[in-house]
Amino acid sequence: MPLSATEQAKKAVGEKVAALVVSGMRLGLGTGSTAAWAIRAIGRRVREEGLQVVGVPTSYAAEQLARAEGIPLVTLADVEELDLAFDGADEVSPALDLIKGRGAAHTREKVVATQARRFVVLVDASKLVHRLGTRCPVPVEVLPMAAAPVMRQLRRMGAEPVLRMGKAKDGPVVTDQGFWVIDAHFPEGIDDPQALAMTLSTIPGVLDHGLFLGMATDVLVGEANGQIRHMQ
Ligand code: ABF
Repeated sequence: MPLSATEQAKKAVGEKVAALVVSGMRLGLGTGSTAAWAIRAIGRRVREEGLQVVGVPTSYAAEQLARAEGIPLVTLADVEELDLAFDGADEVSPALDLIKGRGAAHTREKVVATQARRFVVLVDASKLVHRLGTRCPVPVEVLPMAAAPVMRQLRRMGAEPVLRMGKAKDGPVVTDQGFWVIDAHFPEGIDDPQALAMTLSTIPGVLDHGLFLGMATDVLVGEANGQIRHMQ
């Protein structure tokens, strides 16, 4: 079946970042359908060209895919820093600030991204927004016993919090760490992402949130016309 235009854009940016990789690099391997294109393309280069890299996965799903693709894996205890990390995103602002976490992996994604000298974000053009929060809620990973007080606090902050449920609606989504995710909706968008990020980080029971501010060094945007726009 031919790929949709969106999937083609995701594939193009995934393959583009894979082409930036050279032997010896220590990589952060992102989560989601766009990052998966990059992992597959890097795996192909490992098998066909003898590319020598190691990767730190950002989720169990990324780990499974990287293993299947033959990419050697290490942990953050094994490497001092990462040369390049790549990952998808749900929103990208003109300042290259991000909302991430639709895949419920944002906590590990943030840890991995902060260890990288270069953090390349891979998106199709639908993810570009003028104001963060207009397209997606901010995911907030919480200790399950703290979910109710965190939701009350989020309401006091003007958000509309929704506990994320599994596809079968048989219970909350559980993260790789055994935590839950609250999606904090801001119907008018977010006025001050810095202030919101700081406040979210101080709420007891919050592990981490999906605002990634000032972290992306590069954003590769797959456009509908097949071009790739490089934002820095
Ligand atoms: C991860 O996957 C998440 O942080 C982000 O929420 C999501 C993007 O998924 P996709 O690339 O499938 O749109 O990067």
